[in-house]
Amino acid sequence: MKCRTCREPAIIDLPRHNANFCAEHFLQLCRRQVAKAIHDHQMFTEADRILVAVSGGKDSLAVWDLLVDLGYRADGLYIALGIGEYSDESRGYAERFAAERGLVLNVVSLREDYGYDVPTAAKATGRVPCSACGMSKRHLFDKAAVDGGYDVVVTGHNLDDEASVLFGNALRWDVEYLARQLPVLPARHGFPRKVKPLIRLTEREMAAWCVVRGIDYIIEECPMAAGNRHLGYKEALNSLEEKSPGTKASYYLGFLDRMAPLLADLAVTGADSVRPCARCGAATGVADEHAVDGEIVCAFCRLVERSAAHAPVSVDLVRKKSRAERRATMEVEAR
Ligand code: Q46
Ligand code: ZN
Repeated sequence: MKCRTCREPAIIDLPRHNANFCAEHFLQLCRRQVAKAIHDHQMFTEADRILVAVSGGKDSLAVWDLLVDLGYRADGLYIALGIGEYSDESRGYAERFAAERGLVLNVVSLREDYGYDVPTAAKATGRVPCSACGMSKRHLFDKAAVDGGYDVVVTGHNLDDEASVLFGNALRWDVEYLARQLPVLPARHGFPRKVKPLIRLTEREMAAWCVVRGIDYIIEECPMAAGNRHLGYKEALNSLEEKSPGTKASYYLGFLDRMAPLLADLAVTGADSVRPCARCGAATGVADEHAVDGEIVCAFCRLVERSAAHAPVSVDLVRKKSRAERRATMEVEAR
């Protein structure tokens, strides 16, 4: 097996490129794919201040590493979700990565800063854990970006993630989600832009990037992810990919090129009216707002109120109870 570029021994085969690569030229390919995604979708420039959503897993650490490597100014934000040992371990990986490279990692703890954790929020609100978790993360990333003066929030969603969400949305013909499944979510209502620079790279390529670059990351999945419908979609796409390499990329990137423009009118959400939450000041959409004693209170503040008042709940309890429910009601926007 020889590298397509230099004919030296290869370390990885990439059937979708019909080629093998040595370590150096594999890294070069990854850098080029990220640079192309940033450029094609006008994600950000070197003048922008970037906040990377860091989980301690391979994708978020790889995207942070790639951006710094490409010369961007990027800090990280880790949110301690209080999901038992998984959270403690993943935080360790994120902190070591940042410390070893002299990067700035901001940390927000749901339990210490807001008085709850994901398992307790799931129990207290009757939501599936991923729904309570996703909502907390979205709110806190927005808030951290606004408070810290960042222009853009980066997430580590890769080609497998985006293709599987697209597959799910297309199976249900959920056109509104389809219209908004773009790699750039424009800034609105004072919130920062959100972008996904890894859309041209797969999960396997990101794991390989981490190995070659010496990045240690948490390998275990979140214990709440079991039964997640997207894992099934990923498996289905992987078996198609195996038979016909390149299927995933042409499916998702072809959607962005040829289908998303046709849905553009549906994607316009900037016009919806918003009002500030009386508790935290965050912009609150009409669909999300809720009056408490005559005041507008956002969904996050309501979740905090109910969850912080609830006795702490263990991960195992929520896992057992929600496995069956989750199969039926897994949220589209889990991450
Ligand atoms: S962390 Fe949170 Fe994910 Fe765990 S509870 Fe679900 S959404 S699976 S990315
Ligand atoms: Zn609020």
